[in-house]
Amino acid sequence: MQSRVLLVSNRLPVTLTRREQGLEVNPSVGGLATALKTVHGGGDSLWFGWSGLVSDAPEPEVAAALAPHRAVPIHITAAEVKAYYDGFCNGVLWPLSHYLLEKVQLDQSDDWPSYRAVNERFADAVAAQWRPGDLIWVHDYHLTLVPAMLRQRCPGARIGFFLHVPFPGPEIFRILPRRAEVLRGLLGADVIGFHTAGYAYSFAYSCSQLLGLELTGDVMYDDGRPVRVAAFPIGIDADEFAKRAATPEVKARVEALHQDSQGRTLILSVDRFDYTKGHVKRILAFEKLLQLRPELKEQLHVIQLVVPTREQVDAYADYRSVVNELVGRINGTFGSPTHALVHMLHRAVDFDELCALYAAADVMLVTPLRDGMNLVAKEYVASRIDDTGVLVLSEFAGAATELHEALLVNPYDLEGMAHAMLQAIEMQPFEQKLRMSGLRKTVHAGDVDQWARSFVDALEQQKPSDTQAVPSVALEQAMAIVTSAARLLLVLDYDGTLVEFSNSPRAATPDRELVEVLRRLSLRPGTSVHVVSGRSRDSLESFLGELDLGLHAEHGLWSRFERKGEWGARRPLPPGWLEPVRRRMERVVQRTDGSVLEVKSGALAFHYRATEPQLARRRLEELRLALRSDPQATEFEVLEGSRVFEVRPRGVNKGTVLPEVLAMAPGATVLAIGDDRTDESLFAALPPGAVGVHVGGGQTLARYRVSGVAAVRSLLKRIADTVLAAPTALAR
Ligand code: ADQ
Repeated sequence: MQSRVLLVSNRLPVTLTRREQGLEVNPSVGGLATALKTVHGGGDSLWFGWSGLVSDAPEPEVAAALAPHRAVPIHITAAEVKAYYDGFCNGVLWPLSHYLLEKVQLDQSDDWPSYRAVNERFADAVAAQWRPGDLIWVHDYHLTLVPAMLRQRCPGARIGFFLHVPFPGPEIFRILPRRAEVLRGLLGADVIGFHTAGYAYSFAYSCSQLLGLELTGDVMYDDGRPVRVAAFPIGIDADEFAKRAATPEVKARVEALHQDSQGRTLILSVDRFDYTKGHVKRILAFEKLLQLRPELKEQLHVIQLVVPTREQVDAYADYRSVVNELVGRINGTFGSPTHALVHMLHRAVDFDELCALYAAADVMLVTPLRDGMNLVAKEYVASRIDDTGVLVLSEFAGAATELHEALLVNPYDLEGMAHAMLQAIEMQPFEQKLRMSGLRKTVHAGDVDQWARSFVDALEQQKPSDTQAVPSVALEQAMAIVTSAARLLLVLDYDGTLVEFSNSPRAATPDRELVEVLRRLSLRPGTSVHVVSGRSRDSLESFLGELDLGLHAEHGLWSRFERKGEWGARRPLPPGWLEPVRRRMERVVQRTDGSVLEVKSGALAFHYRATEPQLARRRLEELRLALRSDPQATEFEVLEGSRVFEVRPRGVNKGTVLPEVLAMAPGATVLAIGDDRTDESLFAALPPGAVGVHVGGGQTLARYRVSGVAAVRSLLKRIADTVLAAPTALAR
């Protein structure tokens, strides 16, 4: 890591408490604080976050207390603790990310404005300290809007975002009324990291469903700017756990714990006292085990170490009392005056005590209902230096995608869990060793250093705002030539260039602003405007028919050179292959949610913008294979555009229109603009000196680039505006 890193998270690695004698500084507990300790510990970094103190304004003494920790405080008011932190973060985003819909509280109207205001405050503070060359690394669900806010404040910054909680399935995420804002906020980053490929996929799918963005490989283009979306599974400082577990101090504590347990099997769980961590189901499953095998009550000793968390949030108070009652019930039923079966320890313990508990536990229960990763599972494994012990792990923890040798359980299946507990208790040493040695290898190979390094490397590799750097100077020069040309020929694509994509091709109608600019251009002296699109004649005619434009439908199969002019075809129609291929494609559409078939006079287009991406991929494979072996395959060709798979006559493409329109405007300067693969044939056919402009990211033959539809429109407006000056200049 060469560059300075600005870490940004809701909580700082230390928490301040006001005491009579002054401010007390303590390390913060929790997965994120633990994970980033090594990043912050070594290099040149600053950490922005909340100290845990409530204040109406920044306080110099707080900043002074935090300065030695290279921590920059963001003040949070009492109202914000309620609305931003307890409300939107922990009453909405937290339960939603963990699929606990009944806990999602969407009825507080102050929560969202407060969330946005606090995100703004974070972005302001970071922007004030940012220097070119710094990397900004924003963390977690509290700050989803910060990347886009920072992108506005420091456009050239390299910004990473890592989500520590699961990104829920798209059907769950859609419940969030502010879903689009949250996605847009995240997309301000250059790299967005998740614990698992599954979460990255859910995010990409939500972006595709709600914003129409497409993931290619692991890159998504947002307004032309590449955003990398990938899995970076977090690890722990495995060596440190292993090292501590081997020290005489920890060994002595382990011995003491064994003595306390009096030869009983020690079953441990360690988590924040959070309803996602699955205490209730775990205890119920344990009760089931005892009902199944009552004799075990004498042989087992359970310790549940819980650290208090989010004590002001109502859902947590209810949860705590349910858990405590259940533990009471089990101890009342199965315990004895000399042996309380289940011990609840409500406190944070120091590192040695934690290692000792891990090293002493024969069975570790990590059974969250959902968990982004779960570091406790990895910490337990790293502490088992003699390769003994059994990890029982929820399949809904991100860690389950890596820790294959654990006993995986479904935490909602109480009987299944009870049986897994029994299997763990009875597991023979040779099997324990086999499993634990595999787990340890995995945990050491993917430790926290490796995690941080791989994320920061990915961020460093992402060139600052790739596509935005290109247009500025070069395109300005080209535009000067375009706007001053005596004759100008504009050749424009429609979807993705003049209008944004929409899920149905019928919905992308031109708005008033577009119609107006095209009208002005069509009236501009010496200017001809042609729209070359993959759309049918009917749709172009209905969208733009009233304007004095050249219209070219079905990628140039049909042309209409002037308003009210006749449409003429470049090929005999319909081609013989159309009908059988149409029937085949229709059958595919019937089996593919979110897809539509556009039937044109000489072409067929399978649109799958709203289809679940993996399903779309399977269907495309199927179509490609079937069409390759079609008896008339030599007469048509397949062209794959942006979420469209089009079959059309071989040899007809947007480039075939150019010679004719050029002949009608001899000597004209040509400006061609398009966004997808079908426009490349247009760029390939451009004469020397023509200006080709590609919209968005990705490879292109065009010499210039703009970021999106808005940028295209602003170019067109500039051209339309320049005509106003021309007559005056001539009059003079
Ligand atoms: P958490 O929900 O906090 O983290 P987890 O990953 O298990 O969950 O981390 C908890 C951390 O707190 C562990 O390092 C553990 O040792 C420590 N801890 C817990 N109880 C303790 C106690 N009583 N005393 C001392 N230490 C204790 C969030 C996500 C997780 C994700 C992490 C990191 O919810 O899914 O793994 O961030 O990304």
